[in-house]
Amino acid sequence: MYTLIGSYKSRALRVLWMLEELGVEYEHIVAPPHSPEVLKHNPAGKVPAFVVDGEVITDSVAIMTYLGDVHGQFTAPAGTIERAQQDAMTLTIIDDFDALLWTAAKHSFVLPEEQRNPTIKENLKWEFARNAERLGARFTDNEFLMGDQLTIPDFLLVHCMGWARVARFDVVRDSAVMDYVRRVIARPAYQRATSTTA
Ligand SMILES: N[C@@H](CCC(=O)N[C@@H](CS)C(=O)NCC(=O)O)C(=O)O
Repeated sequence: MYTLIGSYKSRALRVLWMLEELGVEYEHIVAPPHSPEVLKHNPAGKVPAFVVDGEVITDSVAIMTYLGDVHGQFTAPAGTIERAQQDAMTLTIIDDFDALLWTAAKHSFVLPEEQRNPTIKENLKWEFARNAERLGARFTDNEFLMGDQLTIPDFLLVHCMGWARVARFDVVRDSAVMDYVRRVIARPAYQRATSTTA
């Protein structure tokens, strides 16, 4: 039995959605960062945390990679060129989208007030929009980032696009990336993962 710790309003949604796609059994503990329940599993206080056979895995990408490898789904096999290319895309999404959103969040409400730079968000928004525009070329011939199969970087990118909407980052609605996002979020597993109010 798997246990996922973290609310769907956090990066835990990536894992929640993947668990729904896999159709496996899991327990979901909704707990905010740094709460006693989270600290019990991750001394850094961050979510998501994931418990498998009494062992804890932290970091959404590490958890998704573990699940993909164990279940042989949503990933190219480890040790193949396809996997290296998929991993490169995963890391690009972290650099080009997750890191910008996280920096914006840190300067909005995470860092102590005296460490925040309130003007940085505009620069991050500009860079995010430029990166999204560039990524659009990926979808000319492909349904998903790596071709015709949903893989780990798709979970990541679609989550980041939802996060961007909440953080009021603009991405042109009528764009290749947003067409892709609308297609993917229509999947029943994504709808199930986000239907919780937790
Ligand atoms: N790279 C990590 C980032 C984890 C992370 O920073 N999670 C946020 C919530 S989405 C958190 O717990 N923040 C509290 C903190 O940074 O102290 C992942 O993908 O899981």
